[in-house]
Amino acid sequence: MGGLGVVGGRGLLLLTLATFWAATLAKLVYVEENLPLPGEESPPGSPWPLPRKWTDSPDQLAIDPATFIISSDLTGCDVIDAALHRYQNLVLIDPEATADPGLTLLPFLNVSVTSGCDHTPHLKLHPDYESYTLEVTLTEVVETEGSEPVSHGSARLVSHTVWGALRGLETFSQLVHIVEPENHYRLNVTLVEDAPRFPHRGLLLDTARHFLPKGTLLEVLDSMAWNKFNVLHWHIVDDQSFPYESRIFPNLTEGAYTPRHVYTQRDVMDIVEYARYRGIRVIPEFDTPGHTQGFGKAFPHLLTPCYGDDKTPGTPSFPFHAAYENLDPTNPQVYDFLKAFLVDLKHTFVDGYIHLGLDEVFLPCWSSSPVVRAFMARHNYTEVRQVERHYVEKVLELADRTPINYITWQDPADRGIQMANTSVVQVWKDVSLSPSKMRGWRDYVHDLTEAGHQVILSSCWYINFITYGQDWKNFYNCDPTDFQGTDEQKKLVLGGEAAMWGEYVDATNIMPRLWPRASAAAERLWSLPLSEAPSVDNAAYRLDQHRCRMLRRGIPAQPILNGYCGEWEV
Ligand code: CP6
Repeated sequence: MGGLGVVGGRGLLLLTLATFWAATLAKLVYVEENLPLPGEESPPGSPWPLPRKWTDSPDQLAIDPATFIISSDLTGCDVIDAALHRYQNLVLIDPEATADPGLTLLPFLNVSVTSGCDHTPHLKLHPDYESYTLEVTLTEVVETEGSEPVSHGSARLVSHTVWGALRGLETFSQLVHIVEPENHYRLNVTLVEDAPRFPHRGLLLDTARHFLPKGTLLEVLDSMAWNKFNVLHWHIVDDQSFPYESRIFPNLTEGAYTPRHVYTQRDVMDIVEYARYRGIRVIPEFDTPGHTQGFGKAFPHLLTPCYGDDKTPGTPSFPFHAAYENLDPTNPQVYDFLKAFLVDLKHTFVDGYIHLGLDEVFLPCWSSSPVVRAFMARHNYTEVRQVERHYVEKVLELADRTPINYITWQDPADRGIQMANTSVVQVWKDVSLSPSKMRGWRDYVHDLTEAGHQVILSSCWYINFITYGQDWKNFYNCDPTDFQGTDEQKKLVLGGEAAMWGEYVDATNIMPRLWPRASAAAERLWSLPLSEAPSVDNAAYRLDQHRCRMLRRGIPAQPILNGYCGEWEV
């Protein structure tokens, strides 16, 4: 307390110093705490996320970069052809590394896909949609009687679908590691039997608060595949900007920051295609009726002006709110627009789902409008909540008629609005966001699954929030089925999404902020439930290796604690 007493009375400085002290104390604690030494927890070449079943033997094989080849009996399948090529390069990542002459060689990896080629990934609840088995073996064969036995290495990857093959190729590439200082490729004799715990393992990126260049998005897709994420939730537009160039409404890009900060149809198609090759679905979010100021730059007449105390439109007396921020629920042109725009999104983004937003509607703006109040009188509505319900029900009906499946934020479902059986509700709220109600994400997930909704969870995975220390452990220790509920309710949890909201993030800092912190959520979504998982110390060692692997692959992933990666590090 001595240090703090010195500045007593000056609140801000006190706070600053308190933070400084907390950080210093934290540092003193951490100094003694390094990561476990190699071999203490998990050997080099450990996979992330952890496979359902992973057995490795101390026996090792060598890889000769001059002759090693990944092949498949499935030919002429674009997803597989491209993956073989990518993983050939990821396995043989160091042009200088060589085969260890003292070990038996693994000559090739063979990939078999039992159900043949597939074009686009979709939401499928069956775990075999992405399952695989991977066998790396060492056998001793006596080739002619009386002679010395000869050792053979062999590796086989078998999956039901091409998407399972992609996940297995990633695991194989992680088993291969480089031993220093000899600089030899090695891998252990291993058996992996693996399948995802959840079918929806997403990452939300926000390109409205800051524009992210196409190249950055492609890099994120690569790094997502290395973490077995399978959904990019593209929060593409919002109040701050509208960078999406629509085919049918090209003037919407008037809401972009500048004409340079735009995703053309061509850009979007390239991104969707790049994701498809990695087994990643791209789900765009067109958030309405709130968060639409960016949209309003091109269509101002489709927004409701908020009214101030002096009854003039566009002069609101609400702090922190804009003069125009919600779509006008009373204007039929709004629904005509939405009908056409949903078709545009469906065709451009290909996936079976789109995200309709529907969160955080600022109702006082609607209440302030005489136009909305006249609308309420015509419909015998007594509360502005009924106007929100009116809007939401019309939008859901338009989606059903498009037809397109939809995800929405939890807000309308919390209010009991009915949704299609295929719909998915995304839980984003937590105690910290509703302190007066003291409702945590577990309460929301409980109530929504009790009402029969399929849900995905984001509340505990805000990767955009940063604090001093090992906050990845908080992400790691959050489990989406860790709520009081029946087995039926738990089956309705389809997974979750790590969210990178973009207020403080652009291409300069997104990668180290994402990785490896989002990897913690990736393992929770792919691997065994928290209650059956290995210790967080085991995870720490594998996560550190995984971070180094991402660095080696060119992604500036930040460290999780003291240590170093390898001789090849910057
Ligand atoms: N933008 C939009 C946001 C958020 C939401 N919608 C948001 C608000 C608070 C937190 C996280 C996200 N930035 N369009 C709500 C889903 Cl903590």
